[in-house]
Parts: sequence; C-alpha cells; structure tokens
Amino acid sequence: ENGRQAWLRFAPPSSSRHPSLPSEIIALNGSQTSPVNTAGQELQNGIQSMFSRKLTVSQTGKKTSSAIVVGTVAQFKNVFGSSPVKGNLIEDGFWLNVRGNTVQILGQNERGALYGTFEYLSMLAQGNFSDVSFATNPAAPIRWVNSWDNLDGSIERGFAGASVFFAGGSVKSDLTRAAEYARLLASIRINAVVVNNVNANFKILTPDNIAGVGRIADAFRPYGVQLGLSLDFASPMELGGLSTYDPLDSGVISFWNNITSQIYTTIPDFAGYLVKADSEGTPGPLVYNRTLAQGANLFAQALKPHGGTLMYRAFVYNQLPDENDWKADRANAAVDFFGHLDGQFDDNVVIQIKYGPIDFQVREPTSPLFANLLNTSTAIELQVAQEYLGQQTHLVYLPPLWKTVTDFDLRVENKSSLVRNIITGQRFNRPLGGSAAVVNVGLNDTWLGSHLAMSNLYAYGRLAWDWTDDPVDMLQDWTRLTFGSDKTVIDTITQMSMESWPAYENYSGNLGEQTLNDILYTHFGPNPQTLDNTVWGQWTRADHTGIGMDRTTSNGTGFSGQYPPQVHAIYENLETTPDNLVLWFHHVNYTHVLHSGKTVIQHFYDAHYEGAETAQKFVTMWESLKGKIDSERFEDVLFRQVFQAGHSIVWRDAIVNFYHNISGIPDAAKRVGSHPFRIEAENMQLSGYRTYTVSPFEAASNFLAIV
Ligand code: BDP
Repeated sequence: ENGRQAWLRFAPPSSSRHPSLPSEIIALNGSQTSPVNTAGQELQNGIQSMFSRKLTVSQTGKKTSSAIVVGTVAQFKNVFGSSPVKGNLIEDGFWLNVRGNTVQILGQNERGALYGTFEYLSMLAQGNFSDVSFATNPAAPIRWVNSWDNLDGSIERGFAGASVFFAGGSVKSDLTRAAEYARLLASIRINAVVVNNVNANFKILTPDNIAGVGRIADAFRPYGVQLGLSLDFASPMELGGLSTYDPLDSGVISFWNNITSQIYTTIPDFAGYLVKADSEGTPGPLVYNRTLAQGANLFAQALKPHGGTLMYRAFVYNQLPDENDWKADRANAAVDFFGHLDGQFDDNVVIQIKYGPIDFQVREPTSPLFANLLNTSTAIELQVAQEYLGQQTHLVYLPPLWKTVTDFDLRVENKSSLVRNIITGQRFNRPLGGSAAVVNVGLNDTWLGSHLAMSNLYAYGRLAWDWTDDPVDMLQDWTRLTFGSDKTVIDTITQMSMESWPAYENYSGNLGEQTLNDILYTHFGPNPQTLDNTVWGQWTRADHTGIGMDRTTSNGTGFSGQYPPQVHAIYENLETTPDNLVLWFHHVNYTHVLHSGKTVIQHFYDAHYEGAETAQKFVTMWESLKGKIDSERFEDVLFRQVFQAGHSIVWRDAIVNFYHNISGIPDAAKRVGSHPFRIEAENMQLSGYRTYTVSPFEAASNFLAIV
C-alpha cells in the first residue's frame, strides 16, 4: 500500500452482502486506443480484484442480460437496435443502469463510457450494490489540470519528486506513470492535461519534443484524456529565428499556424494551448503595444481550424516596486488588464482566472474579473498543489476554501450570479468554460507527496463535474475508496479534514490578511515581514497602530469598486465587511472590535493558539487509527502529522511574536512570549550543534536556533 493506486485500489468491499455479479463483459469497441476497450479491461481487473472473479471480455456479445455492456449510445444502437437511455446526454455524459447482474454503461462518447465504468466500479468498491438508473452530464466542457513541469524534469511548486513527463530536456522514454496518471484523471472525469510549466520553455516546440509530447498523448488516449501545451509567447523569435513576436506580424502568424498544424499532425486530438503572457517577466503582446485580446486571438485563430481551445491566463500583473504608493494594488491588475477587453476575444478563447485577485492565498475574496467578463468564456484556476498552504506537509482539505469562491454570488446586474454558474457558461450564456487545477504530481509513489493530499485531487474532479457536490460526501467517498469503510476511519479523516483549512488559516494568516509565509522565495514557513517588503505587491500594511490594506473606493486603492454595486457596497463599508476579509478591505487599529466581539489583536493571538492546538490534535486522532490502516500508509501519514504539529507551533509563535512586537499590546490570556515548560535548544548541552541567530527573528523564540 504505497499509495500509487490512490482511490483505484479496488480492494474487496467489506460489506457482507455481495452482489450477484454479471457473467460477462461486452465492450463495444476493441481497438487498443479506445476508451471503451480500456473500460472493458478496467471492469475485468476491478471485478477480479474486488471479488476474485475473472469475467470474459468480448466485443460481440449478443445478449444483454447478466452482462455488463459498455460503449457509446451509438455503438449500442448498432448492435442492439435501440437506445435504453432515459434523459439527454451531452458530450462526455453517460447513462448507468444497474439491474442486479445486468448493467448498461453508455456514454454519449467513448470517454463518457469510461467515466460510467469508473462510477460503477467505485460504487462496488464502496459496497454499494443497489440498483440505479441515471444519466449524468458535466457542468462544463473544460475540466483540465495543469502541470508546472519543466523539460529538465523539475517541477515548479511540485512537492512530490521529479516529473512523470520530462527528464534531461526531453520527454521521458518510460511513460508508465504518465499513463497511470491519465487513468487516475479519467476516473474523476478530467478530460485534459497541460503537461508543461506555464513559465514555458520554447524548446517544447522543437520537432523532437513535439514527437515526444505525441508519445505522452498516445499514453493518455486510451483514457480519453487530451493533451495541451503551455507556450512561450516569444517562440517565433527564440525558436523560429524571426526578428519579432508581434502578434500582428504576418511572419509570426504563419509561425504559429505552422507549429499548430505540426502539432495536430502528431496529435490529432490535441486539446489546445495555455498562455501566460506579460506576467512575472514572461513576454507577451504588451511588449508591442498590442492588447491581450490580440495576443490571445493569435493562438485562437491558429487553433480554430483544428477545433482547439486557447486558455489565456488572467494572472497578468506588473511588479509594483513602490510600497509607499498607497494606491498601487496588485489585486486591481486582472480587471484593469482584462475588463475593458470583454467581447474582443474569439469564441475558442477561455480566460483562466485564479480564484482570488492575488495568488492562491489561504483566503481571498472572489476574483471580481468573473463579474467583468460577460461576453467572454471563463474558467476558474484552482491549486491542488498546496503552494502557500503547507506544500503537502500540512493537511489542508481544500474544497471548503474553493466553495467560498464558486458559491459566491457576484450580483452582476443585481441578479443571482454565482461564480459556478458563470464558469459553466450558464449565467452569461457562453459556449465554453469550466476549470483548471494546478496539480503538479511527481514520481513519488503517493503522486502528491502525501496520501491525505489526494482527497483534494479527487474532489477537484468531482467538483469540475458538479460544482454543487458536497465536501463531506466527496471526502467520505474518497476515504472509503482509499482506506476502506471502517466507520472510525471515515469519521476521523472527516473530522481532521474538515477542521484542517480553518486550522491552517488560524495559524498562518487571519482576517483576510493573506498567508504570512515567505513571499519572496519558498512560500512555505512564516515570514510576515516579507509581505511589506516586496516588489510582488502582496501587502498587509502592518504598522505600530494598525494593519490591513484599505481597498475601498473612498480612501483606498479602489479595488472594492471592481465588484458590481451590491457587492461593492458590502466591502466598502467596514460594518458590513465579514470578519474573515476585514483586513483585505480595510486598515484598522489593532484594538478595532470585530463582529465577533474580539479586538483584532486578541483575535490574532487566540486564532494562532487555536489553530496550532487543532494541528496537535490531528496527531492523536490519526494515532487512534493504528491497526485500522495498513502500517505503510499509517506511518507515512503519522510522520507528516507530527511535522505539521511542530510546524504549526513555529507558525504560531513567529506570527504572534510579530504582532506582539509591532503592536506592543499584550495577550489578554498571557500566553504570548511565555513558554514555562519549554526548554530552549540553545540552552541544552550541545554536542555537534551550534547556535545561530534566526532571520526573521520572530521565527525562533529568543531569536536563536541550533544547527
Ligand atoms: C505563483 C507561483 C509561481 C507561478 C505563478 C503563476 O509562485 O511559481 O509561476 O504563480 O501562477 O503562485 O504563474
């Protein structure tokens, strides 16, 4: 049990009642690359692994009773005459009909048939042998993941080893893990992977690498997963030898048309491009005074004849060097750059928008850009890789965080405008839309570096299909599939997971002030000072009397005015701003009294102690599962929980010391600065160790640590 099978272990279900199994499998397409063929194999392997019975798979069976028939609706009609499907299926949707030992799994397309197969196997694995009959369709066509993998095999913000796709400048020869990844993704109905880093290297487009990427697409194809690529905007110059990469230049246009045709010759089902331009130093259309829409349409038009999609990232901002310019605000960038371009993007362009206006913080308000693009397709960008959220060494179950954004009502034109209805295309009647998650799996057997972090990937797939899915339901299905159906195991993992994001927020950054980690480089441990000393514009504006960034239209940076009037009014006013975002929108004194009745400073102290206490509790909670989980995964998770417990104390003390020093206000509960039972490492007898002064000094008690 090294985790490599993730939620696809297909262990024998613990239920005493066993189903009357079908006697054969009829998979209506036998060609090697066909997802229906894969579905037949998955059914055979899954049932054998759960019930020790090997069913035969054929393509030609004529009877449907006591058989599992899997295929597309069209294939079924060809063989059996008429369609049994009740309800309307759209692209990737499927019909699942279980009547005892007679099972029909019919997709609108082959991919849908494979999704239905995993649904059926997942029911069996959870001991659910009931008869069901339903049709289900995706909320949106774009259900993608992004991998920030570099050609040299490293992964930007990857926390689980080297790339499964690349090594030494080219595509790996052994793509076993890439195929296994596609299998995992198909089981959660993800339909495309952008395989290389958004900070793209033009060398991805050399003939050798296009051929290599073609092999990755071949490995994905039997699972119905398409491949996409991130592009370097300056490739016409760097790779093509042109003197420009101006998006309106005819040579540049033909460069991209040619490259795109070459890619489609190698990968006929290529999904499309992802472009990060004019951001954090990447080249883009602004260099030539062209608009971002002109930049995006360049690729959209190259892709259009082949049916490809262009994902253009809204994560565009200039570095803000002047922290003393009180009106400068990176949060304003997305709407400033994209808002006025609404309606100018081609129909196969999707603007990919991070959930908040800054960058994957522990809490952010919903990006207002979703309310500013009424004539443009959009997708939300989430991050399964816990870049700012503990990098998979802390348990943070993310769906409750994501839901604060996807369930948020932006009140465009004073009407209900939930983000989830905007990204699915429903609210503004857009043809495309959906989501992308930055996942960054690596060669580590656990995929993400942590067994428990996999609930985030699983839940991302479920949500991309249905944004109304419930965080606890998804988590418990994942737990049953991953660790079995023991009630204590399910209850314990549920409690730990559901308490995990609030705990992390409590000890890492409260009241909407962002995650107070090292913003300059690692994005990992606490370093609150970097937040006010950086060109990246992530400011908390902490001084001796107060904290928070005034983003109102009346006195601040004007960010609140990027929301439609009803939402603007809530955030503009200190009284109506919820506590959990108060410091995002307002600069207040440490003694300001929150809606909760506490002062800001006392909230900081209490929250950091509560958060760290919860993280300590996770260790004992996990220990209570000893013997109920195989020892390999039990020990691995325990090791991580112990680390988190310790690191949460480092976080707690660093941040409360920071607040204490800067505000000079004591903790009413007298905890801050007082550790009566603590023995400082530097006071022990040291052999082979020496003391050193820690920077930032808040990160160690008495400024000292040992090495
Ligand atoms: C930031 C990451 C950086 C990414 C960037 C992005 O720190 O590595 O390149 O986002 O999303 O969060 O482009």
